[in-house]
Amino acid sequence: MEYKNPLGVDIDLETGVIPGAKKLVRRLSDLKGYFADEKAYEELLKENPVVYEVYAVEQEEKDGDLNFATTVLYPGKVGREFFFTKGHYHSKADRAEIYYGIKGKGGMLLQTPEGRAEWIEMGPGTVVYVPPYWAHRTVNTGDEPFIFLAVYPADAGHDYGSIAEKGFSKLVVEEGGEVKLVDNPRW
Ligand code: M6P
Ligand code: ZN
Repeated sequence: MEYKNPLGVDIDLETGVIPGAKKLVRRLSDLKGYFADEKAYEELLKENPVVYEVYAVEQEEKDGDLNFATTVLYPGKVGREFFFTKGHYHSKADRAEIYYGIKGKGGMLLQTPEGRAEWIEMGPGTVVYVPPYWAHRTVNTGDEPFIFLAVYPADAGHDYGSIAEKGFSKLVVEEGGEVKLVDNPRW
């Protein structure tokens, strides 16, 4: 039997950085077609801001093993819609996931394949259980970076397909200084 080595790392709780992790950067240009207000998207694309960064420690895609990653989701809006992560189902759809809020303010939008949506507010210390089969997207509703940890099965995989095509059934928008969920006209 070959045993893997245990690993302990300290997440920088101010910046979300995991030392030694693989870093992924998603700019607004990587989110083409994701936001409802296309005019506002084209306007902000001139600046092409970083929307989020992921620091991931991933294992081989084998069942039983676990990956973990922090995400630093920057504050901002495209039109009325708050900045978000792409969002995905798992390729192995029955794989669950755990999120843990570290810093900032936001929430998670989840939905079943039939489009039943749920919104869970998140702040430092919030644990969110993502059940099997639910798509999940995080949203920054605050004015500082929203940072959280995710722990997910190593063989879960990311299925972006239908979300990239028509999004979630709800949009998370600002309305009169409040966070509101409204129907997605493209759904
Ligand atoms: C979390 C985890 C990752 C995911 C990342 C960004 O850290 O769920 O698996 O990649 O968020 O989300 P997305 O892949 O939807 O852009
Ligand atoms: Zn996931």
